[in-house]
Amino acid sequence: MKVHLSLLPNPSHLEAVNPVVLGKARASQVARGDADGSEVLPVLLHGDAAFAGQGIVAEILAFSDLPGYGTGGTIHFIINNQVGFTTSPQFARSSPYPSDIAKMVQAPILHVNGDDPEAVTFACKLAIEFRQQFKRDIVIDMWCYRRFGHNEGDEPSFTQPLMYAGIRNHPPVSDIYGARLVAENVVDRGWIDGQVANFTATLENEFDAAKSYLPNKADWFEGRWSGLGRPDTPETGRRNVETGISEDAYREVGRILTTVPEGLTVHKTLQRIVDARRAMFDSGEGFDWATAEALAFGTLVHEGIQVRLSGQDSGRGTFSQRHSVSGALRGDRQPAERGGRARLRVRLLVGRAQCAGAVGGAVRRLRQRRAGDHRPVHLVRRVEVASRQRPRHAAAPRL
Ligand SMILES: Cc1ncc(C[n+]2csc(CCOP(=O)(O)OP(=O)(O)O)c2C)c(N)n1
Repeated sequence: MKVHLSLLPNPSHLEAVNPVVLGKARASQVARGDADGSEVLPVLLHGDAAFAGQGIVAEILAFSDLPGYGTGGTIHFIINNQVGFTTSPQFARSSPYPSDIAKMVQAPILHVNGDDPEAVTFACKLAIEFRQQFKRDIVIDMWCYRRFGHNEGDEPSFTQPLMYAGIRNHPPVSDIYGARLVAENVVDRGWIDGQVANFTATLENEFDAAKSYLPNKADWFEGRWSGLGRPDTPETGRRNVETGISEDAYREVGRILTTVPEGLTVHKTLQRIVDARRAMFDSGEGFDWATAEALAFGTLVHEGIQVRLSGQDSGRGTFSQRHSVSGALRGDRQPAERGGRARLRVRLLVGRAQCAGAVGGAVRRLRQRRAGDHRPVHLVRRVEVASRQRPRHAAAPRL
């Protein structure tokens, strides 16, 4: 099987890349139509001190199972060298394990000994299987050590003298594992020495090649991103693009925005807003900014561009202006049909699994959430909506 691996660089700011990785994974899933995340897997590598110490880790864990943000689970791999630069764990966190923060989402946590490569491999395989099966985050906490200082200027025996006396006397993992394989008659010493020599030669060659390496051009904005470039007017960052819409699009989007789905009882006050909007579309005058915003979103959807509303007030807007439901609106232009009239289908994507017909349930649940609240869903017509309600998983088994 061919696996495409994409590596994102982290800036010096520890853990800052995490949401970027999740956003990229999510974008790839949307672009590929990978509805349940089984084709695209985000993997995050962490340091032990950073995982426990950086608040952004709690934020991405909180995102992990939210409709609109989830990726079907992330594999978190903590390289737990038991020191954060020069800071020992008892000065870096108030919990026994660096991985404890992941308990907030009840993620399984596998603590594994870095001196045992087969155990680490087993933990990784288990993590993948768990993630693919349950579509949830899982953490591997690999206990190991750092043989030298954090950087060239760091002498760890100044700050962790006992630990580093122990590390000095501890054989490298390759020696431990090699000796085990020889004792188990899996390979002989000659084979191990050959592997070490080959790999050392590869590293030396690459090191030499790196000295003369000159990058030709940035390799971002390639593939799926090709066509993206700098703005025409770099000073202002503006792009000169056609923003107008056809009258047909205007009428069609206006019709959908002001049509209440059959069988839906709209809140009295909201009905007034809908009526006022209809008047705006009919006269072409007096647009308020909320309706203009809805028109802008609607026309983008009309052009087949996905619009994603995010944030805790995206359901109704800060000033009660929006009245659409969090998630993503996706437009699918239907070919002219039914008497030759082109039809615009607006899909409400709640979560990511797409199963037509379930939206009735989703809308009902929305309304049940607040008893007596006839929460408006007037942007969608029942017959034209497909839910992408994600399947709920059984609670994660505790491993
Ligand atoms: C947000 C942020 N805070 C502080 C630092 C400074 N800093 C650099 S490395 C480091 C310790 C990281 O320890 P750990 O997460 O255990 O990773 P390790 O270097 O041991 O692999 C710190 C605090 C930083 N780079 N970014």
